[in-house]
Amino acid sequence: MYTAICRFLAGCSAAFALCACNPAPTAVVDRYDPASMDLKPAPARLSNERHTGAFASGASLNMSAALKPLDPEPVKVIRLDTTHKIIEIAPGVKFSAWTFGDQVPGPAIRARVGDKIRFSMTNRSDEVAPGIAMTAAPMMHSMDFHAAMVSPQDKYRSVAPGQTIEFEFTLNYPGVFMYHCGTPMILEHIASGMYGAVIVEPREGYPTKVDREYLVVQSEFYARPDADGRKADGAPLYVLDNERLKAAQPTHTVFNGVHNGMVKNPLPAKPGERVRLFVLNVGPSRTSSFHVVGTIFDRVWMDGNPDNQMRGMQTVLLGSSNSAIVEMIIPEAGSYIMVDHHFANASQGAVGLISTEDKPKESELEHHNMEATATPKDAGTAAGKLAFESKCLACHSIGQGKKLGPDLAGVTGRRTDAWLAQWLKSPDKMLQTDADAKAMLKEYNNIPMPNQGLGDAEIRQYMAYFHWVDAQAGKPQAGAGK
Ligand code: HEC
Ligand SMILES: [Cu+2]
Repeated sequence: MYTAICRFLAGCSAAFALCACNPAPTAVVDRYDPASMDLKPAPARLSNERHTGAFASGASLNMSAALKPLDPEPVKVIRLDTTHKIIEIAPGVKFSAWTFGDQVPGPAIRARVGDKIRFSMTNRSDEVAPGIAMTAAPMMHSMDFHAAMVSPQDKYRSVAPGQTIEFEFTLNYPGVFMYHCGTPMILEHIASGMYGAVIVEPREGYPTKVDREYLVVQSEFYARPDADGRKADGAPLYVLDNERLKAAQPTHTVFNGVHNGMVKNPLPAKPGERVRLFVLNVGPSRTSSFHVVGTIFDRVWMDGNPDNQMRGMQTVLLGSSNSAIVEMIIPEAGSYIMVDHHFANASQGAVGLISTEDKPKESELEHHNMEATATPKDAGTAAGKLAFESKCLACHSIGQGKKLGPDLAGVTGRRTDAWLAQWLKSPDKMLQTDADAKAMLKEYNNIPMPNQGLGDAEIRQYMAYFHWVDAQAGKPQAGAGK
C-alpha cells in the first residue's frame, strides 16, 4: 500500500519516511555529517594545582566488568588521576603498575553520542601510600582518548607530577574506544597498566534489548622478578620486563587485569538470556581471537558501532586497540568459556566464564584449598611458579580439578621425582615405555601431553614448585628423594 502512495507522490522525501521507495539522494541524512559534529573543543588548561581527593570520580564511571546503565546527564564530569601502585596480576604476582584512577584497567566511562566529556587528571605518580616503599620513580603521564577528535599536541600533552590537565570534547561516533597514556615510551606506559575503555552508545541507543551487559578488556603483562629482590607485602616484587616487552612475548595475557580472574568469579547469566559483551583488546602488541565456547555471536558490531554489523560469528579478530560489541544467547544451564582462541594467549590467563551457576563447583574448588596469594620465597621455585602459570595452566590446574590434563596438586605424592623429571623431559617417550604413563593417557581420553621442550634447569624449577605446592597443602611427600 505504501509503495502505491509513493508512486503517487512520485518524489520521496524525508518527510515521507514510511515510503518503501528510494528517497532522492539529497534527502539522505548522514549521521556522521561533520557539520553536525563538535570539532572545535576549547583549548586544554594546564595548572600546578594538585587534586587530593579520590583518584577517580564521575557518575558515568564503571569500576569492574558489570556495567551500570547509561547516566542520562549530557555532560560527563570525569576525573582520572594517575598513580603508581602494586597490583596483583596473578596469584602471588605483585606487579609494579602505573594506573589511571588507581586501578588496572582504569575505570570505564559510559556515555552517548552528543555527550560532552569534561575531563581532568592530576599526575599523582609521586604520591606514596602510607607504609609502602616507592617502587617506580614519579614521571610524566598523559591521556589519549580514542573516543575524541582533538589536537593531540594540545589535549594529549604530558604533565609532570603535581600538575593537572583539564580538557573537554564531544563524542561524535558510537563505539567502544580505548584510552591510554601517550607519553613516550608509550609501549611501556600501556604495558604498565595505563589504559581503559570509553563506551559510547548511539544517540538513539542500541537496536536490541539485552538482559546483561559486561565489559571485557584484554591486555598483556610482561613481568619479571625485580633484579634487586625487592618485596611487596613479603612477596617478590615483579617489574616490567623490557626485553620481553620489545619482543612482544608477554608473561601474562589477561581479561580485566587478572590472570583467570573471571574463572574464579564468573559473570552471571541465566539460561535463555541475551548477553551483551563490550570487548576491547588493549594489546599492546598481540591480537585477540575472542570466542565464547558453547554459543554463537548473534550480532557483532565491530569497534562497538551498530553500523558495522555482522551476524552469526564464532570468533572476532581484534587488533591492538580494536573492539567489538558481541551479543549472544545463553542457550542452557552451563559455564560458557570466554577465551582468546589464539590458545597461546588463553594459556597465559585470557580465560573467563559466563556461568548460570551462582558459584563454580565449590566441591572442586575446596579440594585443595591453597592460599591463593601464597608465593614461594626461593627464587627457583618462584620462577617455576611463574613459568607454570604462563605455560601449563591452559591444560592443568592446581587444586581446582581436571582440565585437559590432571590436577597437579599432590603430584609429588603420586609420582617419584625421577618419574616426573623424565615425564617433563619427554612425555612422548614415556608414553611409549612407561606403564603408568600409558594408564594416565587412557584416563585422559588419549590426549597426550605435547612435549614442552623443557631444559633441565626449567624442569628443576617446575619440580621445586610442585614440591612447594604440596608442602603448602600439607600433602604427603612420598615422591620426594626417591
Ligand atoms: C595442551 C595441554 C597440556 C599442556 C600445555 C601441558 N600439559 Fe601436562 N598433561 C597434559 C595431559 C593431557 C596429561 C595427561 C595425559 C597424558 O599425556 O598421558 C598431562 C600430564 C602431566 C603430568 C603428569 C600428571 C600426573 O598426575 O602424573 C605432569 C606432571 C604435567 N602434565 C606437567 C605439565 C607441565 C609442567 C606443563 C607446562 C610446562 C604441562 N604439563 C603442560 C596436557 C598438557
Ligand atoms: Cu604514562
